[in-house]
Amino acid sequence: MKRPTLRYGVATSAFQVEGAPEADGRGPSTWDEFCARPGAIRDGSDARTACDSYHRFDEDLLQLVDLGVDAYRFSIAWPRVQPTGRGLVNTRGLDYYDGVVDGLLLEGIEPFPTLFHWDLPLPLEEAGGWSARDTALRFVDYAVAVVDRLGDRVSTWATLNEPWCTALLGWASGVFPPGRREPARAWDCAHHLLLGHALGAAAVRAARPGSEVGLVVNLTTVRREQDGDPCAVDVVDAWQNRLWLDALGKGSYPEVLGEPAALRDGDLATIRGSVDWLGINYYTPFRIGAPSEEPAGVGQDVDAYPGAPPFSFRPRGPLTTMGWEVDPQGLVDTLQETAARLPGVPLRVTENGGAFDDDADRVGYLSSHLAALEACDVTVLDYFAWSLLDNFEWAEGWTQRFGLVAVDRTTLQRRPKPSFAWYAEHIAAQRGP
Ligand code: IFM
Repeated sequence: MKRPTLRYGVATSAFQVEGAPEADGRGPSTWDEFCARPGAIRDGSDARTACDSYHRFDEDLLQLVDLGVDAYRFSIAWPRVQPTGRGLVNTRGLDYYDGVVDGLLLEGIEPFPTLFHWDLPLPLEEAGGWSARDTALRFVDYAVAVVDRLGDRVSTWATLNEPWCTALLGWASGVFPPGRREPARAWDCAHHLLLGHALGAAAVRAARPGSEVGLVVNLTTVRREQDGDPCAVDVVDAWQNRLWLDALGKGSYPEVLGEPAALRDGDLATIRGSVDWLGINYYTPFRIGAPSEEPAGVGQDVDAYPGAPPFSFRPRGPLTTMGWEVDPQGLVDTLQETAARLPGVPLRVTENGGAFDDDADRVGYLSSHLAALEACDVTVLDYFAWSLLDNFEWAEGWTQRFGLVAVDRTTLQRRPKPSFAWYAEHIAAQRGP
């Protein structure tokens, strides 16, 4: 069978680029509250202005056109659509996304929205966030509200972005909101996120038959260093990869993790088979060694892997400014392992990119990863570079630059970097004359 042609895109998320936290009736999100906590964000910054994409989407669109992408992956901010996370829909919030979708379509760019990229409405967080089953049900209402408005023009939907981060960074290591260190509840969150995804996906398909609904997960290949405990490798791999893939593919959770207390009869049957496609966000492989004092990369926190025997992350250079090892073969390994674990499910690379101060390194990162992807034996439908813009990197604040386009922090002026020109040329060259 002929392999489908790889399509190229670029990605952002609402909280990281939009700003305008009070505009048109938006309610507060858990990230607004978290940013205000002393010490929560590395540089003490916030995303109140961010890239001001809420008021400057036209400028972003010009960049997308110049880049020549097939698709733009962005996320919809739940607190704009339902300011308290439940009840009445705020049509003014949806108007913004209506404009984004229409603008993209006019330029022949496919809108590729994600419904939840971490910005939970604050009242839902205060009611227990994803540790409460009710949040999964509220997500369904929200998803239907969005699809009712945009589903006549959007056919491919991602439900959640990187639920591992929401559950484990939020509730086990506590470096993301709500900043808790309660591993048992992290497990419940992971389960409710999967349940919310599955129920939401079913509701989207019911509201708009023919929709293609997927989940975006941050997976990676897990390697053992000579002194690494194989059990630690197994537990890290289970939280990072198998939890999501086993639940989706087999309707079970990895034995080594046990079961979440929140699990109810029928939940896993609901989750099994709930994706039409899977999005993989890949940045770096993991190397697991014996415990050490050496610094690991951002987010590589042993506390985010409850139940693992003592271990450390041992990234090898070259590193990005996130401290993440650069390894294009890791992308290929991750794709191959995922394809074997979830056979028959179409795959997309929904994020890939590197944070660097020197843009030449970004060109090196993107070109080596794309070369590996284009040569590999796994069929992938789309590749989205992270990110279109330098943006707010969560707990790292404004210290990390992933963008193909720099954004002046004072004037908010957009300035494409050489990596932007490189990616535009690459896309054009792949399309041929
Ligand atoms: O910026 C994030 C994005 O929001 C989710 N995936 C990883 C990126 C880089 O850390």
